[in-house]
Amino acid sequence: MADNEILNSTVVDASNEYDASEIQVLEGLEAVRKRPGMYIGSTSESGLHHLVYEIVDNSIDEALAGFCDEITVTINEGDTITVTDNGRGIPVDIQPQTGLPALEVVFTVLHAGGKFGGGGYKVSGGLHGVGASVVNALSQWLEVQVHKNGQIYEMKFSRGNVTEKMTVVGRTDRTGTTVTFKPDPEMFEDTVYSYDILHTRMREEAFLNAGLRINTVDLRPGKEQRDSMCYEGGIVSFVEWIHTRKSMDVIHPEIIYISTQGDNNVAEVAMQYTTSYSEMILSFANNVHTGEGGTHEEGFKAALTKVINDYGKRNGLLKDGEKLSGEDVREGLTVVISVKLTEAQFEGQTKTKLGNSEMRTL
Ligand code: TSJ
Repeated sequence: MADNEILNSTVVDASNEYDASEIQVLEGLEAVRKRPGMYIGSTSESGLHHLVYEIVDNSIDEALAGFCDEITVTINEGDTITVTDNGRGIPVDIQPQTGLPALEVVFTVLHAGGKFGGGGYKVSGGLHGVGASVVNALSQWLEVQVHKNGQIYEMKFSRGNVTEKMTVVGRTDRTGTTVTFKPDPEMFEDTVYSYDILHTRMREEAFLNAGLRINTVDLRPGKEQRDSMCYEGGIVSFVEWIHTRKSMDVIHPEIIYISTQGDNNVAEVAMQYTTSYSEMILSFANNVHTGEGGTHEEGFKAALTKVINDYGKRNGLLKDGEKLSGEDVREGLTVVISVKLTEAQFEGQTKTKLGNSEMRTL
């Protein structure tokens, strides 16, 4: 997306609030309101919930960077959403390129690399604000509070436009970021949130980010409920939880866990065999569920088939060219595969298939 490039190369006249660069910013977010599906996939229930994930992803990046260990997602009365974390707080200093507080840029500049926008989807690595401006553009209103430097900074927006410039509204002894937004009824078919959908996705995020505590809260009258999730065992806990929840019988007590690191990527696998006749493969790339599989899943399958066949041959369990098929080897297997990489390429019908060739052999 080129919209934000224009801003970066424009000199801002701080005395004029409606200078050229600001107009460019507004045009950038207009694109989101014109074609919301390009940025969040759809304007149905899935798109509505996607807004929350876009915001939470920023807190998860902060956790991956090692500065945040708790995130709370709240559905408020009126189906507004609050996401709060205990990270360092979005930077508030004035950026030399734009003359604007970094906080404002995060919410008003369309960042490249949206999952549905064509570019690669980026997760960790200091790419703050990816998705925040999209959520802002599609919100009737959005407010952010940043606790940082002993101060509470606040800023407000409506449909992507600044309605209250960044101001200091109080003092604090902690750090963190809180964002509250109301999805724009002009943009979504329905603006009622499902606690179950959010809770399920947040539980998945908690499994995929070992040690991170994620709380979900529903404050809507008559629907009050809350959950707090933190799994020190990460994806090992995920496999254990699946087997417990479905009352599946396991055929060996220990869950097998393997992890490996490359220069710009990590891969983790947790697996356990059960008495079930079917296989269950859950794969993720950058915490995104890759329902269509991809190179990480194919690489795992090929490696498992080879390892078991080699073992069988070496130990005389498979005779004269006997070979187990991939399906044989995976019968009863539950496996969670999680890879994290800097430049994930998503392909396929629903952009949930990982294409990066390096992940096949990692
Ligand atoms: F979506 C969002 F951008 F609005 C958003 C960001 C929403 C929420 C709930 C949290 C966050 C967020 C961002 N939490 N933590 C951060 N961290 C940073 O943006 C950050 C802080 C410090 C530094 C640094 O280098 O000092 C760098 C970054 C990226």
